[in-house]
Amino acid sequence: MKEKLKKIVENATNEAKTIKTENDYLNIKSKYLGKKSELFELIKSIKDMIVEDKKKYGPLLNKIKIELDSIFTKYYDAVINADEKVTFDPTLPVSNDKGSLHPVTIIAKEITDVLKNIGFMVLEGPEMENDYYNFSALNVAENHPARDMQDTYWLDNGLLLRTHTSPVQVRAMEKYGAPIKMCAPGRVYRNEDLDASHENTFHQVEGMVIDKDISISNVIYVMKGMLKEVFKQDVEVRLRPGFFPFVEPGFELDCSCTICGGKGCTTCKYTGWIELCPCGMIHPDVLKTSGIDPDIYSGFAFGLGLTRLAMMKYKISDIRALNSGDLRFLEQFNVR
Ligand code: FA5
Repeated sequence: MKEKLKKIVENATNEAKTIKTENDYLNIKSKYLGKKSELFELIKSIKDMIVEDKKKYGPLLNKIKIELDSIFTKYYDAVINADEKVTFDPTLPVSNDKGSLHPVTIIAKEITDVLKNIGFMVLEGPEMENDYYNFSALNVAENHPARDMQDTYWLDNGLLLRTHTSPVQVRAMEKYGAPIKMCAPGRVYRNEDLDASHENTFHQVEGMVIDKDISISNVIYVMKGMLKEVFKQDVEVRLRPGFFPFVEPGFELDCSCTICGGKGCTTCKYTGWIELCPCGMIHPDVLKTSGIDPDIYSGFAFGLGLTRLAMMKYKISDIRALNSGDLRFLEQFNVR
């Protein structure tokens, strides 16, 4: 009996090493553990054995049955794991039919391409900013009521999450001086109540030009050109006075709401217009603070609401869809 069992285990173990498919695994299991297997016949014969043999071979046969089962499973698992490794091989080229750019990324690229073509450099700034760059250097002193215009997320380390991309203006003036043409796309944060056109995490593009003889007509020309490129047609815009401590005079550029065609809807809060791109002539004090002589240079700046621009271009009626991560929404933007 012992010899017979030894042979069964030896043959089964050797055959287990040849398992390559699920079928191999099922066949070998049936051959060595199934109802027609030698082992099964031996197990069946226990009931006819004398008591001493029953005590001796009963537990042994059972042990062998369990052992063989685990040997077969071990070799089959190795096959499955090897398959998975191939499926998730990170060195394989990315499949072409998966993934596309986020609409905000698409618009950011379109805008920066337009600006690059007319000589703007593209800069980045930190999202975790300090009070100086986000406020003070932009003429928003401590206790200035304008601080309340942008509800700020303050961090435990005394820094803040930038509330706009305007701090990049200041960093650029300090680093490059004048003359300068720069833009800076990026994410900004505000402790806002959310609705169809307000997010707490959204994107802007800052733009700034400083040179001799810059006037407000330059900013209007650049902004209209930029919007025409993105919408691929003239869009209805309106310019009205706006207050920002870092520009004088300041303006608000609104875009006719593309969701309702200007008739009024929840996205534009029934005004027919979306606030898109505030702008103005850089305040002389802001130039001076960053080491630029306002008697020689003047400049304009704008802060385009990139996320709102994406809404207007793609007719997205609720801004919250953009940060939702919902693939059914994102898959519609088939741009890579
Ligand atoms: C600013 O952030 C100024 N830094 C812009 C600026 C730059 C003015 C340079 C003058 C010179 P404002 O808070 O209005 O301004 O925001 C600019 C744009 O960001 C808005 O017109 C709007 O399009 C967008 N925006 C503002 N708040 C939100 C929000 N909660 N969700 C989505 N977009 C927003």
